[in-house]
Amino acid sequence: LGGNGSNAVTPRFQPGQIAPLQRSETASEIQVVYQHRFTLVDDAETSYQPVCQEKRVVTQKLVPKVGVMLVGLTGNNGSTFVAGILANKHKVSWETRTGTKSPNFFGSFSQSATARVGFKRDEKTGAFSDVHKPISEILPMARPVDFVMGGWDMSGVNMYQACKRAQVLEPTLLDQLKPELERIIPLPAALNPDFIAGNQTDRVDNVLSGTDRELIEQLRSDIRAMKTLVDKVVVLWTANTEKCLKPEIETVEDLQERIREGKALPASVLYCVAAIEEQVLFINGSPQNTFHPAVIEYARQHGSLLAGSDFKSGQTRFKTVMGDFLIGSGIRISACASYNHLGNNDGRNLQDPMCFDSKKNSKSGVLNDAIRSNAILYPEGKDHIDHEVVIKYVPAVGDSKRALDEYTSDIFMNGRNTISSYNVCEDSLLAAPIMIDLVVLGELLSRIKVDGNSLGPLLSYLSFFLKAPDTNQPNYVVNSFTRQRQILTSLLMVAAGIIPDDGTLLFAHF
Ligand code: NAI
Ligand code: DG6
Repeated sequence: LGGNGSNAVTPRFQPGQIAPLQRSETASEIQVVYQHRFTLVDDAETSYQPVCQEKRVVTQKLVPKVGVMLVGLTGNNGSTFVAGILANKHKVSWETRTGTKSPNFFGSFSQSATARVGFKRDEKTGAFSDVHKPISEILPMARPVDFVMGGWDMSGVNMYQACKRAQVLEPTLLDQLKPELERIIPLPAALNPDFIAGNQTDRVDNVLSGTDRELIEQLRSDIRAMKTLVDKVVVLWTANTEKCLKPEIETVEDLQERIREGKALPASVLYCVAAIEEQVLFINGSPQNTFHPAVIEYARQHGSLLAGSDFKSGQTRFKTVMGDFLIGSGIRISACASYNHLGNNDGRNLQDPMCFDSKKNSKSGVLNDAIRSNAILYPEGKDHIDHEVVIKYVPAVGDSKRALDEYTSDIFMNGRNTISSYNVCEDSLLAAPIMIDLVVLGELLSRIKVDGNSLGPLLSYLSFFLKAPDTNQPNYVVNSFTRQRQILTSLLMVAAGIIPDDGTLLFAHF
């Protein structure tokens, strides 16, 4: 920086004019007027028109007490989420054969990641350095340790038994949390067994009965009970992957008629409708098509928010990084063969071919935007890559998922480049921090308005955490790791009144 071949520092930096951003803050909100700049390209893709739109971004500052209602409370993700948060809340340490361990929130973007918010310049030397801030400090956000946690499960075991069944967390930790965990009992579930695998029946002992409308009303009453304890409720689906309902429900009238006539909708739709009618955020952590066009429209009509679908925790996230790396470097991925096996109840449920199909679709689309971004590597008609996704159930490995991927790429002068990866990890220890992020950031996004409008009905900005992001522009979905992270981080910065820089470093180099 500032170098000219000698050791002397060239004082080239000229403090510029103040950038055009207005920020004001009251006791209740942060208001930012931001000049949003981007480029419009004409149809022929030959002319580039700079555009500047003034956007007014207002964030409510008051952090509510958040009630998290998990659908699938006593599953592996649900139990790991609850026990992990309680361990952090009570700062419980535990013994293992490799020493004493203490709790953390590693793997959570909102709790353990930072964003580069600007530069610092040393007045004496003229040297620049980056300034990074914890994501959690950019705007006022809920703390996971303050969550009030509850929810539903079709299996009625208490949370201590659920944690033991999951075999994810150490008994020396769970025993210390036992009295509190034992007090957490799941509410009876709304279930439509036709949409999950037949092999799940031995788990079912805690379900509601009634028509679809009666089930929705009961779920609404459960949500209202949580509302009496907290300021804001979030419902998060972390229950079994369902089969997709096809054809999709197109209109609100059709949706309402099906509910009236008791046409046995998938349970995820019932929970989602209950959340919409109670105007609480519903997040879909599984791949099934809960967000039918009718459901999205219903949410819009109620001013409710949705986010989904399918937590992006390990193998798929890695794939989006590999897309950035390879295609972003001008290397043509020609095949991606992804295989994984796992032995938890999720793996068992995914043995059903139609449940597996939901997951396969969700896992298979993540390279599409990277492929579309490069017509040199993927000209029209040659944009197919062999992309295979295989999932096998191997009970012996429990929650410790094995993921093997092979990326075959075409390189310089028709050479071949093959990269293989092998990942072993507790699936739920990857998913729980992402569930935390979806709740913390989903709640925050529900307090942000742009030009007076909410960011809904779909919280597209949560795409970073989701394998198959549902967005307000269904034709414009970003999967790239780098871009998704940047979009989210930039929004948070803008809402806080910090201009994300354009990345050229011109001020420093010239
Ligand atoms: P799990 O099978 O251990 O837990 C699911 C729970 O949902 C079970 O306790 C089951 O009894 C309950 N359940 C099923 N239907 C229900 C209903 N209608 N109402 C209430 N409870 C119901 O599965 P796990 O590992 O916790 O995963 C949960 C979901 O998250 C799955 O759909 C999985 O595909 C998805 N997921 C998991 C990821 C991970 O890394 N662990 C990542 C991406 C998605
Ligand atoms: C087998 O793939 C089970 C799945 O539920 C995954 O573990 C989960 O979807 C996580 O997927 P990924 O691709 O983000 O690791």
